Amino acid sequence: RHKFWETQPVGQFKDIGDSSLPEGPIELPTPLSEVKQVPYNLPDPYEWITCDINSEEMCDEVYNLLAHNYVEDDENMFRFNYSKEFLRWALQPHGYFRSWHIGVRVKSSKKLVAFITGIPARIRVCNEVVHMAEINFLCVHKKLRTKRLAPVMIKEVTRRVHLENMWQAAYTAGVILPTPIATCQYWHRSLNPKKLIDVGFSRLGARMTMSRTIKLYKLPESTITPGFRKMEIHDVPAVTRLIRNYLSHFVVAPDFDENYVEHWLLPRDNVIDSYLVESPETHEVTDFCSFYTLPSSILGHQNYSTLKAAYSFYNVSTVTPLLQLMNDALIVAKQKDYDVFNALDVMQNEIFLRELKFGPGDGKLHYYLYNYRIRHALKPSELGLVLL
Ligand code: YNC
Ligand code: MG
Repeated sequence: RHKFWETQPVGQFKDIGDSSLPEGPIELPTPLSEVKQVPYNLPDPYEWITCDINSEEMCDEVYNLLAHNYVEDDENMFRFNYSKEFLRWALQPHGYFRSWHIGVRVKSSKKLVAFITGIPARIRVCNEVVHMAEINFLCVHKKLRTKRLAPVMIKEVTRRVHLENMWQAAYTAGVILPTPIATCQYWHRSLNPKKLIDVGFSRLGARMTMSRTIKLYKLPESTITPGFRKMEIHDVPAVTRLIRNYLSHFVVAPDFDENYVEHWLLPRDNVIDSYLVESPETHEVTDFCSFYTLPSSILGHQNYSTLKAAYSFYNVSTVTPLLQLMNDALIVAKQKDYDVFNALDVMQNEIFLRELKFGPGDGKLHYYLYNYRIRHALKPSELGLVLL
């Protein structure tokens, strides 16, 4: 059934429930000298390129490929529209490898037609911190689909990850592949219900009028928690302590250090927003919340072309109840003119989702590990990892 995935070191469907198989790496590392030294072959019209995302032209090309060919919802009404600033952030954490930013282009015209990326990450699985790649932005131009280009791209990124002596990877996808370590669901909180209904993102509930709906989703003008403020660079040590402690409670989670926190959580306009609660009495940082900005193009609508969406990232509550903290996050997002606030049912998010009027989305997000077996699938609440 999965001609490609059946050949890969991933949990196979036939092995589900087989508790005789050991947890951990499925294949052992091979000596680096035995890693294939040359790229995989592409069909003749195409060639590999390594993308320099710092180059304005290259960043434009990647942006355009994704803006027209990346992930759409099941009904093809919306398509992710990652901004260039976001892509630069997502692809260049400390210690990133340029060789893991891989493009395929047409030799004759130089047109970029496919893309896949990896970034290095330390991810803890149970008690073991594993240096792995996070794979993202796999995209093949619409006109080149179902020609088995994706497996070649996956093999090529795997080869380049191996050349850096890493042997595991983490990735998410909307499709079911062998074999998810967890299956999560997106929830959506309307901030601008009129627009969401106009563009077909949501529907007017039964026995609901527009004005009743607008009232239902209304939020206070300003945040409620005393000491709630934007994160700043000098907060990095305190936020790192807070988040490390929190993530230690999940089965799979990134191993955050100060470098990570500075890169992934320090606010960047229209990319990542982070807020914290500094106790007005003790000046201790007690709570933290963050969301990233990922608009979607609205396909073929008369009046609107983009949906401005915030995605819940990492949140930690120790003193302020999570419900109140996330309500303040909603208030900030509303002030900043987001149309919708999205969150997965990972970590402790179920505590606030229903209460804060998030509704379940259709479609699931499956989490995967490459070359690492875990015995049982995790509940979403056991996952401490959010990928972009
Ligand atoms: C997918 N999303 O099952 P089988 S998520 C992985 N992730 O193989 P073809 C996928 N595999 O089943 P197309 C996949 N989607 O025969 C499909 N596949 O074994 C598998 N969409 O290839 C599929 N982006 O080239 C099948 O399919 C084989 O032309 C078929 O291309 C697929 O970034 C795709 O959703 C997704 O651009 C590129 O449809 C194309 O359809 C497309 O004939 C819109 O491929 C955008 C989209 C995916 C977003 C993402 C995570 C990717 C993870 C890749 C796996 C990484 C493994 C770890 C590597 C490092 C290891 C180390 C160490
Ligand atoms: Mg293809």
